[in-house]
Amino acid sequence: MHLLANKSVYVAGLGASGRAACALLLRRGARVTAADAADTEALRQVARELRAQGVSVTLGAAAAPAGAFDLAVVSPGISLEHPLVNPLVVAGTPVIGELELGYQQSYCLNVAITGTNGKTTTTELIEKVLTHAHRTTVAAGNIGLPLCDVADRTRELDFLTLEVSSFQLETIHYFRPVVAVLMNLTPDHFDRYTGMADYIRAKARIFMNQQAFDWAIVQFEALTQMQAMKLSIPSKIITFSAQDRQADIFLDRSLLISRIEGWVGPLLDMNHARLRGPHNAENMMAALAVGRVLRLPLEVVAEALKKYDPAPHRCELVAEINGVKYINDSKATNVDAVRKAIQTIPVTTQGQANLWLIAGGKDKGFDYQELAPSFPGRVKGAFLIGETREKLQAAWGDFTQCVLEESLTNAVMAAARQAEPGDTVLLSPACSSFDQFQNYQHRGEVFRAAVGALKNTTDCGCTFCETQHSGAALNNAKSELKETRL
Ligand code: UMA
Repeated sequence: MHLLANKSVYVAGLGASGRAACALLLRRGARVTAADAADTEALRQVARELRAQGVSVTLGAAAAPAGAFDLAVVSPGISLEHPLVNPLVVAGTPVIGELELGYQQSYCLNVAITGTNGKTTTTELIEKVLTHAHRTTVAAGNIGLPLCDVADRTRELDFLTLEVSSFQLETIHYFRPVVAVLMNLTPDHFDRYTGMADYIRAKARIFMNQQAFDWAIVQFEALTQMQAMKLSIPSKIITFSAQDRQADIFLDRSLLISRIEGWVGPLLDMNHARLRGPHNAENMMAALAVGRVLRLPLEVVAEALKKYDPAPHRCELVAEINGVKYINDSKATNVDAVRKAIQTIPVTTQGQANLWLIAGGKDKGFDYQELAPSFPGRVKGAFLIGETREKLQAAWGDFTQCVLEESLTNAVMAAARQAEPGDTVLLSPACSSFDQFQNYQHRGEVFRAAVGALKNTTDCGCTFCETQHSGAALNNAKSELKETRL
């Protein structure tokens, strides 16, 4: 436990992480200086509250504050190259992330989960498994609850269950999970990393402080990617895969099967669980493996997994209106997540395309063309929004009809006009949300509201009128609807 009393500490960024770091530092008696590049009304309110507690705050900051600091704590969204932080790195000031600060001030062991996709679901699964087995835990970290906010409660916990991002792992120092889970490695955050190798190196840091007696639960393909880069894991390894039967835990039709010595055989039948698709099979395999290494009874672990309901914003069925399903997959902020979402939606019995995709947002630097081979026979058309809409049109236009829309709400309405019974309208953006929304949850809620409005106005069969219609008016409205089709 590092002593912080009377230390001069600088906090970069005043989002959820920065605010939690400031609060923890104040509780420990540190002298706190904070800065944020933005200057919004919400941040001004945060600044007023912090100043009242003795924190020196600069908003709209272009550079790190002058002066010497004993420690700097950086928010995950701010890179070490950023002028708010870089001068301190150059000056040799110890710079850690909010996750590392929270870890250093915590008292219990932790299970940490990273990977490109599936880490939030797996974090929630592991939290459920531990709770079901009467272990006390809290899910924190990238999932939305900063570790600094829960550090003071960790004396009462058996484990922390931590979702950790590559951004957070960049600035760890001593952070050591007793069980580290790596879900998968596919392109993401190329607005921050120079390429896949750079990104994988950041993710692999989850293992860097592990000891020989700790555990690494790793997707078989991700381990192969790490090995190709000569990145080693110091702890005991269990692999899992929905694609490769060489893994310690693998998928055979609907069965999750273990080949681990002393634990050989089927662990769970996917047909008995509410989660669907090979990616969710891997999420459950990781949770089963965590249960195994923590010596939890298999029946208890399997029971918890079977009861788990998919969380909001991840392939979440929002409504079915006039035979059209509306699915909110706002959490899909990269190409691989969209590919997986498309795969989970069944094609029609005649094998025809039945999907209207809504995508676009803030660019993370992907090659969006990689997704195009998933479209034929599946995607009927795409409604594109946000900063990336023209880029997506250029990448996908040869594979499916693309329509540019001004807003997510307009895209939902346009998709509804096109969709026929048996179709699905899928929001799966392949981009982050920050060009138009506060975060992916906000984007998902806007989608939900747009679908809700659609539902209210289509209960009578008419999209345009809010009142009930006679049969004749209804037919008129329906033909009007048809005319507006592409
Ligand atoms: N800021 C700057 N300069 C910058 C970037 C940001 O001053 O260059 C300021 C912003 O003006 C803002 C603050 O920093 O006021 C935001 O800090 P932040 O971006 O680190 O966000 P937080 O609100 O602290 O939320 C972070 C995580 N966000 C990111 O990593 C981008 C949240 O993950 C996490 O839930 C939260 O800490 C609690 O741990 C979100 C996320 O998008 C869900 N994560 C990425 C992902 O999952 O792909 C990594």
